[in-house]
Amino acid sequence: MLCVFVCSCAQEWCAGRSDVSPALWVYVGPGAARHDAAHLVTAHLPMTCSALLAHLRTQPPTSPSQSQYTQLLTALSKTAHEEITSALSTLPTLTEPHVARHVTDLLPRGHAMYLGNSMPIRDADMYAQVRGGSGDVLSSAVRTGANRGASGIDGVLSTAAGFAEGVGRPTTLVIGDLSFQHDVNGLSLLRAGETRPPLTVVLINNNGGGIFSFLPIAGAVATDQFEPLWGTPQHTDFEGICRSYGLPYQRVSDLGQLQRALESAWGLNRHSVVEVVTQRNTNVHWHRYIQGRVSESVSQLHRWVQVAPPQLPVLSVSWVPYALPLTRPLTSTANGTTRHGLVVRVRVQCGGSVYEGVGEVAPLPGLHTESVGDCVAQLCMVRDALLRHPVPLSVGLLGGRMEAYLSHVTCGGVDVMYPSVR
Ligand SMILES: Cc1ncc(C[n+]2csc(CCOP(=O)(O)OP(=O)(O)O)c2C)c(N)n1
Ligand SMILES: [Mg+2]
Repeated sequence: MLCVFVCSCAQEWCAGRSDVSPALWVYVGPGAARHDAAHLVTAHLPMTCSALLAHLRTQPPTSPSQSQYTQLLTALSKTAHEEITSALSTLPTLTEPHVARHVTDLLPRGHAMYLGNSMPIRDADMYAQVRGGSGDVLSSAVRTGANRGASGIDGVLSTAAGFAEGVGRPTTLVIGDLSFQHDVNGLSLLRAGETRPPLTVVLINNNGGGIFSFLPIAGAVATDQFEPLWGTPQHTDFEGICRSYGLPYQRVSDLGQLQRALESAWGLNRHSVVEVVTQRNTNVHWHRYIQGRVSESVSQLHRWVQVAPPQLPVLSVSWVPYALPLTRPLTSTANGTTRHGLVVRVRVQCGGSVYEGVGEVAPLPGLHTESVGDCVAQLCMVRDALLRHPVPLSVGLLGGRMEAYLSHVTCGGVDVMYPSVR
């Protein structure tokens, strides 16, 4: 629901009605003054109502799904998300982007989230798992809070405890180690508040202010100056602190441990802390690596979109079997004097033109476990999926995208493609 209100009495009327909970509150009124006593406004249109109505009347009734620009942005955004997923799966160690992705991915439905300042909120902005499909985004959205505090990293534990109480649901806070220490006595709210919705604190311990390594100063001064003045490592014993407040505590340093610890913390149904140990000295490197990959694939897709629409309808998928006599024996362990396979043709519509691609599916006995018959069965599923769902141009960027697309459109029917079909 979109709620547009034009005077403060309408706002009061809405705020007092528990049956009204719009996804957006838009305040329409001339001037930049803030009329938002109940802190509800999500957008302010600084114009008169008559100007707004005149503007709306001149707009063509375009739904977002019809706009080419929206399609392009959606395709680019999806590509960025896929590239992040692919890049994260290749990193050799647990990084802070992993934490952002996995906490948001695994967060149980109905739970809320609170983001600490410095890198946690930035990482969530860049790497969080996007929930819900088109049209479903708001309904499946996670209630999320954040707070500038007085300067940023202060008071975050206490605010998160209050937020959990306010939203009345289990809440997960992601917070940096310096921010955690800044408000360490906020833990007393957790010790005393077992009747409140549980707060799971994911404490990212990179032993200092990780954000400062992103600043130019990090490359401009020697480490022995940077560390005491910007990095400010505290070497704190967080386990000891949590135990002194009587809080369940877990410490993790790899991805498998993180997933298990989160699930166990959420299953406790009480306040607890999960300390995630990360490396401040390599954090910037991994951020730049992921961003480099994203930038490359988004630019590539953007170039392709200049000549083709973001989605290509497939017109036909067909194949013909062949059996060719071999002049020499196979070099694989299998015997045989004939090579069996399929020549596959795929025709796609691109603008006013039709393009045809030709490929081959030829499982090699002794190397592949699948038979030609298995491949035909899988090709039938692939063909049906391709004919029903236009193929996103981004599958051409490879990196497992074709499989992910097929898995999605066949609802997991083609989760793993045979190597010879792939
Ligand atoms: C009250 C307050 N003091 C100091 C700062 C300056 N400051 C901004 S980010 C930051 C480091 C935060 O470190 P941490 O919470 O560990 O997060 P990380 O940068 O490691 O993600 C500091 C000191 C601030 N924003 N607010
Ligand atoms: Mg830190």
